[in-house]
Amino acid sequence: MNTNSEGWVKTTCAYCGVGCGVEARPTSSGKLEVRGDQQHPSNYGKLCTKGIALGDTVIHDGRLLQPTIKDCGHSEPIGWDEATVLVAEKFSQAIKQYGPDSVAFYVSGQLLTEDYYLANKLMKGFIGSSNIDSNSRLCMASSVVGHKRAFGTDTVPVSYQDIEQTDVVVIVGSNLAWCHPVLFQRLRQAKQVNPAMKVVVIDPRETETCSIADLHLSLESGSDVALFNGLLSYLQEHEQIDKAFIDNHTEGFEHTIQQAKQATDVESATGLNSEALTNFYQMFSDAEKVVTIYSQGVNQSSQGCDKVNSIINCHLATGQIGKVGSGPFSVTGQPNAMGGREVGALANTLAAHMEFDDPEQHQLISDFWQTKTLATKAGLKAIDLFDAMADGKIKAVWIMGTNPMVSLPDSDKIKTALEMCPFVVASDCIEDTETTRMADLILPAQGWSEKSGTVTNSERRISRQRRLLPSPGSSKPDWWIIAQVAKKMGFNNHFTYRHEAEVFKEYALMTSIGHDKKPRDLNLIGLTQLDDAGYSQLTPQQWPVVDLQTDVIHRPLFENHRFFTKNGKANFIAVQHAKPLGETNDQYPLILNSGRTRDHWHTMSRTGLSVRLATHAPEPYVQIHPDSAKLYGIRDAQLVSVTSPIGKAIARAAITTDVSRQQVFMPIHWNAVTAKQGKPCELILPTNDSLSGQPEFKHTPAAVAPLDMSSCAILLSRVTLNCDVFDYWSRQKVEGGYLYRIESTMEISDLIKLVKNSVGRPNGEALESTGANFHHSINILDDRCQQLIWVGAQLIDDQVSVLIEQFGQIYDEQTKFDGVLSSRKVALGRSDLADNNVAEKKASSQKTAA
Ligand SMILES: Nc1nc2c(c(=O)[nH]1)N[C@H]1C(S)=C(S)[C@@H](COP(=O)(O)OP(=O)(O)OC[C@H]3O[C@@H](n4cnc5c(=O)[nH]c(N)nc54)[C@H](O)[C@@H]3O)O[C@H]1N2
Ligand SMILES: Nc1nc2c(c(=O)[nH]1)N[C@H]1C(S)=C(S)[C@@H](COP(=O)(O)OP(=O)(O)OC[C@H]3O[C@@H](n4cnc5c(=O)[nH]c(N)nc54)[C@H](O)[C@@H]3O)O[C@H]1N2
Ligand code: SF4
Ligand SMILES: [Mo]
Repeated sequence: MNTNSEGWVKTTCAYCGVGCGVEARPTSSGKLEVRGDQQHPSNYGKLCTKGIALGDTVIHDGRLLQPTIKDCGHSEPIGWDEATVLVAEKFSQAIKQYGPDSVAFYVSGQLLTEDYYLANKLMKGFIGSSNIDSNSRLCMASSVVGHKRAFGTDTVPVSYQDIEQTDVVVIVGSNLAWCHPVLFQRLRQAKQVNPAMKVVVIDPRETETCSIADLHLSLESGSDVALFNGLLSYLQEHEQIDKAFIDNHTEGFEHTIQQAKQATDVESATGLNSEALTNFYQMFSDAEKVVTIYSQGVNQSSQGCDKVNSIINCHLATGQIGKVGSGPFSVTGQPNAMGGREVGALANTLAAHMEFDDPEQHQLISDFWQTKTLATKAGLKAIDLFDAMADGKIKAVWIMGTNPMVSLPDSDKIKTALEMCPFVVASDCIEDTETTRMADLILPAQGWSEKSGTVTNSERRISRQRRLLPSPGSSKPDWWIIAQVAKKMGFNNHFTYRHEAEVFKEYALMTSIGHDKKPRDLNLIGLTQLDDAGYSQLTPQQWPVVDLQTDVIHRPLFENHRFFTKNGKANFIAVQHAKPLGETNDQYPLILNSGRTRDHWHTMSRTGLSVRLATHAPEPYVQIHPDSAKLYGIRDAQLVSVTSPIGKAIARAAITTDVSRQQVFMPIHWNAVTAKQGKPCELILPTNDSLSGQPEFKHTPAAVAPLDMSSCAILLSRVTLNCDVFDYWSRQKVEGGYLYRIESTMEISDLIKLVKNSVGRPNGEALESTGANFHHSINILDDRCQQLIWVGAQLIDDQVSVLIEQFGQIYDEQTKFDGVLSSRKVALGRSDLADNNVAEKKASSQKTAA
């Protein structure tokens, strides 16, 4: 049942690919209570910090409420009918004039399967182009290629239970502790239960994931292929391969092992000594069962596909696949990254794991969709798509649920592309993102807690996301918006869905066709008979779904050792180590690595609304090794510039031996909405894996230098502020408003003037206290602080907490006086207060005009 007698509704988390089951319940005060779903087989009641804080994020700050036309800085709200007619007309005009390949959709793993399915159906089935690609290109594309090369299909064979029933877990290029926290908790618990279990972490950085590792291999960036080729050779030399499995169920071993053996000197390529290597190789070869978990340190590389296959090769060589407790496990990032791959919303696949190069499958889909215009060839992958846009070849683009201005490499190029495109539509929940700033039309989509549909997690488990709260303004489900546009483009009969259950049923049916001619991994035949009530009450289902699953069934895929290639055998893929494309030099001697922090999600459009999530990492930062910091004259917590051949960013130095001397690491979350020059993609070269098109986000040549700042300020405000006049600013959510940290090269007195002139003063009573080297003011309306300004030389974290407290408190006459007194203490540091002769200054209390 999806709602119990106490009003808890079952849904899934908005964030990562672990896909935790959540129970949520609206409270009478309009809040949302959230807890883990004990029955959900992916998390059994566990949640991580982000999941627990989901209720904080259903506030409506910054929401986009109405379709809005934007023209030269001027915005005009319009109705849905007008908006969808406009999209239909602009797309139809472009298609008529320039052909179907002149338009494109750029979609997201944060859409629901129903949205994703319809976007793909409209573009490939009816517009007749394959120019639909997803932000999964930045995320899962290399794994998809690796899987298809090895297994014939994009199959993830492992389930979460496997990591609890194994001997060795190898974690490659994944900070599981922060990015898939509940899966990490399950692993940690399994290791406690079975202390003989070994965990190996392979990552150039030392991360929180290493806290449970028996072995951490801090390899050179981009050297995973050398490491796993070394493992394959070791396994063969030590006669630890499964010869029967290789002979009966695989192709290409001989050639692959030859290539692996002639390969590079593993020690010099990986930078690891022979003891560490042997230690790892022995652990792998001694184990009965091994699971290898991998993520973006593998996928986001110019050798991403080869890295994936170098891992799969080792599992095939040892028969470590298709049995409980073993297998290669590519964990998905976004809540519905897997769903997108299922429906086929990537430019180089057709639909439902059917492919362009199979004429029978092409015909099947044409018949299924009753269309004569089904696209016949692959479309443009994300990077190529934006390149084509910059060249003026794309006349209309529709971006849904993703923020390419922040998340695609070479932000300047993306900006040019969107400027060049005559008609840019963006569907989002948030009004102001770097991408909505570039759009001609923005469409309000329902977000988590409002939308309803299905998502598929890393272990192929389909779960319902359910509507919990009414949606603000006139926001609509993405699938509905797509269907409206489709109808207005003239494809009426094919998009007449009344609700999401009808879309899902059609999709499930599509997955079930054609298996008689050519079996595929993905089949939801057991869900094709769902009626509306069945869909409404659907419990989590792991595919393939032959019958509606009422129990948690756990059968490893490939148990029969049959793969989905022509002859049913899995393929070894011969791969060789190659250096990453971005090369360091005297000017850019370091490698910029980028990724995630524990409590933020991507561009922070949701996690940025939670006060408690904001505190873990309040500002953009860059991890630097102490030796490099010394070399470049950088102090801890100082602002630094990070530069690459194409751009510049600013971040606060976090000096730590967690990174090597050669590397620096920046989180991806901050962007022009939340900080000045805080985003790594401004620096990242658009080099990518030639097969998957996945960008190399983890290896950009870079340099760091200290920034000398003379003054700083804290602004606390109920409303968001524009702080671009300052040399540096960053924004953090606090109770009842926002905190801005500002730093400047100006003298304090000049910064005081600039702050006063540039930050509007709200109505209310102002308490002000100014000394030679500081300024502090509190603006009060109805006993509440509307705005707090503090300017001085330097601030430490404790003092910031005092200011946040002052912002939050209720102001009666006594606290007004205390507030001004404490401002001096904050400004000068409590210990300095006694011997400082700044004259005691009575608060200049003044009323500001309305
Ligand atoms: N808290 C949080 N969790 C998230 C997300 C989030 O935004 N915030 N996003 C979700 C999404 S969409 C994704 S895709 C996943 C990503 O999950 P992860 O892939 O785990 O996260 P990242 O931090 O991008 O990168 C993982 C690690 O790869 C390492 N690495 C870099 N280069 C190399 C290399 O050459 N070889 C190896 N072996 N490792 C290397 C980095 O040092 C980093 O620690 O997280 C998901 N979960
Ligand atoms: N440097 C660097 N760059 C990276 C990465 C990296 O490791 N390093 N990782 C890459 C990876 S793996 C990923 S997945 C991407 C993520 O990058 P993006 O997809 O660009 O990031 P998000 O912030 O998740 O963007 C989602 C947007 O969709 C909106 N949204 C949320 N729900 C819905 C919905 O239901 N409907 C609609 N229409 N909109 C919705 C949100 O408000 C938000 O603006 O970043 C990539 N970029
Ligand atoms: S592990 Fe992932 S899915 Fe689970 S609660 Fe955390 S963010 Fe949500
Ligand atoms: Mo991702």
